[in-house]
Amino acid sequence: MKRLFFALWPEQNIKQQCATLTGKLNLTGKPVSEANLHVTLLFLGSIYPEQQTVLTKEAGKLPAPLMTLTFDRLSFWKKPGVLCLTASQFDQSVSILHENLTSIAKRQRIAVEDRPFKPHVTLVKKVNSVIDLDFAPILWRSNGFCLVESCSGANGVEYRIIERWPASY
Ligand code: 3AM
Repeated sequence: MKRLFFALWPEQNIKQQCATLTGKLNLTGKPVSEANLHVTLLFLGSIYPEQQTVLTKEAGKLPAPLMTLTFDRLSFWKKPGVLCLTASQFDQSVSILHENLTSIAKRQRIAVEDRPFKPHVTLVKKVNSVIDLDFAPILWRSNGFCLVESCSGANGVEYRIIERWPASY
């Protein structure tokens, strides 16, 4: 079984903007490495190879438009102890993609979270204080989505992109 999730993966310039912002925060905590920055579209959990095959096939049939998200806020989520970039504005197509992926997962009897979808980029983990900082919004233009494996190793978690679906319009 593999631990999988659907995600938006940043281009290099977005990674850099996020890393620069994290650098300015001057926070105690564990910054997410540039390589691991992402927006989770849907967390799937442990998935059998047969389920993965169907998920991949079904995801490939979904409309994948270009999507824009404006990440303009810092949010401290106390319970998980994370500091995230959140988007006050994002295209409706992002929510539609999340809903479509949820439907595909449910058809495979995968227990997915029913919490409202809040696109975010986790910047720092193990944070225990709120932070406030003015910063220039980060405009994330997504040119597709992907299926990612979460691998835990001696050096922490590593994310591996298994499949990419480029934006088709
Ligand atoms: O996008 P973020 O960083 O919030 O927290 C995990 C990370 O989310 C989340 O999936 C992303 C890739 O690992 N995650 C991990 N376990 C989860 C679970 N059981 C989970 N999300 C929901 N339920």
